[in-house]
Amino acid sequence: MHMRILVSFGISIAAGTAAWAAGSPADYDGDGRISREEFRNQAARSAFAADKNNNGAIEDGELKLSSDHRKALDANGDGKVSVEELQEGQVGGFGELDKNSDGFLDANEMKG
Ligand SMILES: [Ca+2]
Ligand SMILES: [Ca+2]
Ligand SMILES: [Ca+2]
Repeated sequence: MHMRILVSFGISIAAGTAAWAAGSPADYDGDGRISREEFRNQAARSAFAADKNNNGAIEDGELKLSSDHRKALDANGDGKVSVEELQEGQVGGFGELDKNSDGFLDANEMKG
């Protein structure tokens, strides 16, 4: 279940992240919307969950990424996607998803 969500955001950061946020318990305070803080926490959890062998890097067997997506996430250009880079890549999708820029993702925005 968790893996299926992770794979889905591997296809496209924004669209996949929306599905991930909508289908996850990211809304910790239960107010029906995802704050930037809740989004960041959830990104950290899913990034650490993706690193199955706990070596700090996200490898092909752990999360299927296209070479373009991998390049986009590899912020320091060392050819590896670290847990932190994956997390930041997800957090970077927040602004794109928050269409009205109020700092929260509501149900409509999470639909994409
Ligand atoms: Ca919330
Ligand atoms: Ca890197
Ligand atoms: Ca919003």
